Amino acid sequence: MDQFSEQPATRVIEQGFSIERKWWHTSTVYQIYPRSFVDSNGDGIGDIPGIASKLDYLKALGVGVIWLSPIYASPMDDNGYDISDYQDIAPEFGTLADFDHLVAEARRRDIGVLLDLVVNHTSDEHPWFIEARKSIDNPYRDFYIWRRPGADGGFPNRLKSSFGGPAWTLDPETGEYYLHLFSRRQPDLNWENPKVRAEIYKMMNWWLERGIAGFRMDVIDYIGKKVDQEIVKDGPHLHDYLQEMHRETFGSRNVLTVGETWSATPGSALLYSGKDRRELSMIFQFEHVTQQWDEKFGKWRPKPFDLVRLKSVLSKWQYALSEDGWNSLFWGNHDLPRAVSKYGNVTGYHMESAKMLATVLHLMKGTPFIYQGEEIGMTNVPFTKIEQYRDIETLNMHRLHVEAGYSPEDFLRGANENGRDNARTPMQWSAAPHGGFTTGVPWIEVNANYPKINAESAMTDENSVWNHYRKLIALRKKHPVIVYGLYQSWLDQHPDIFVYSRTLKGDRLVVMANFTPRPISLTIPDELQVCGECLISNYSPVTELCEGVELRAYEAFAILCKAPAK
Ligand code: TEU
Ligand code: CA
Repeated sequence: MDQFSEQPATRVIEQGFSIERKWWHTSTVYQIYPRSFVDSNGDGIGDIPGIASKLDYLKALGVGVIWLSPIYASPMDDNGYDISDYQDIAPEFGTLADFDHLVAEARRRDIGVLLDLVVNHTSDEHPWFIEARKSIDNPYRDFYIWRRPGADGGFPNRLKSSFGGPAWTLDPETGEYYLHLFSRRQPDLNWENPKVRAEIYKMMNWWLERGIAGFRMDVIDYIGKKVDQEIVKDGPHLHDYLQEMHRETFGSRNVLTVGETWSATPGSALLYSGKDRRELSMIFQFEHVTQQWDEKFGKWRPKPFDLVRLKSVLSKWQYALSEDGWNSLFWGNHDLPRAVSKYGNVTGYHMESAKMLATVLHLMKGTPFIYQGEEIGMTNVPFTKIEQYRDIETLNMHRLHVEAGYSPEDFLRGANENGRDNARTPMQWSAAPHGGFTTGVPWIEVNANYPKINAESAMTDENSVWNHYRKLIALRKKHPVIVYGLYQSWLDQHPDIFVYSRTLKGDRLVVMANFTPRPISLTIPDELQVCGECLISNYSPVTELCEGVELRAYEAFAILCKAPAK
């Protein structure tokens, strides 16, 4: 046995727990960043009719849900995460009629539409804020969070914005500061005000009545904030509000709700998604993302990749929610770098590593989320100048880094690796100009590798990343062991190989993946010496695991050993 194969105390490898089956247990969700998906009218900005034109593409991939990043009226300070009218569509994206048409056409293809619920804050152009800032006694004043200047005449306290600088901006009209945990044009709503909550629930029901399949909830762990104690995340009333929201809106409907909760821990995850909690279906936790961030500089100075650390986080979450609650599974989204650039190898083993990452993620327990372009192996974009960037977070942080005397080159290296615009360059549909995204001038440059990496060529190539995702999505619908099987990790300390098994009623699935460009030989633990059907592989099929195996560069496969027929 080599030094990596000693095992921790054997965990239970079967389980007797019961779980109420939900439709989204076997679904895969596809996230669309509308601004960058398809531009149907040549103005260089993606739009809703463009999304509708790709429903057959999404159906062919096999996804059951599409999550749209915000499409509401917005001045687009944060590309729509700053909403000025929750019940109208931004004109650059289309109209409510376009949206209703999209929902109907999606449903005809058994695809549900999730909307992005951004209710921690609004835009400063929302009528509520326009009213609130008029006077201290305006009826809408305490829809937001205002404070007098601090004792020194400065900021009320030390709270900071995620986009750099203080979380307070002075409103000269009334001499008070208002809170904004993101840009100064995204004032935080005051969730302690029952009128705010009632308005939000009314709006949510209005959208549910239009037939949506649920909500993704933006920074929902912030809504319980206690500003005067400088508590932002996970505040004391957070779960009271979520249980009230459940009662007042989606609780009686068979819809999917997923909370974005950067502060979540395995313990709090059960508070959000436990079966008796009546809160959310699941959450996005980000520990597998932040485990690689620098303590001081965050994502702008990423640490070197460490598979043991990544495996331990992913396994911890699998174990934490193995008997209650439900995991979301994702590598990327509109805020994160491209998965194959972050965790794979785009120089020598682009396709192999993209398929390996998909295999590892999609055969775990939880609902997989695919970020647009991930299914064709889209990569980070090698911008060389800050002027090529569009994201307010990157632009603000670049300015602050340079003002603080840090090197602009160092910052650009961080932005190249972890900047949010890596995920926001337009979807690459074909080798046509601008990747077939637009006939106009795109709002952000298309990645120059679109002639090589695009959906059109991927769909016609049986061995493409796209077809690998299509197979994985289909496998989840076919095999209950993938959906409900008990997760067990193996060889936890191995620095190069990720191995886990899933077991359900005697069926055993073994998943193995090499995260390196080197061939790796390893001894197979007795419990994993199986033979069976190779469900998927990024090389030639592997149907049995005897004492030893050699995994080729980024090789990944899954073997299903069925229980003996009764
Ligand atoms: O993101 C929340 C959030 O905290 C991220 O901005 C994160 O801090 C950052 O990307 C890490 O580098 C949500 C949305 O996903 C994001 O697009 C919005 O900008 C933000 O909230 C404000 O609505
Ligand atoms: Ca357009």
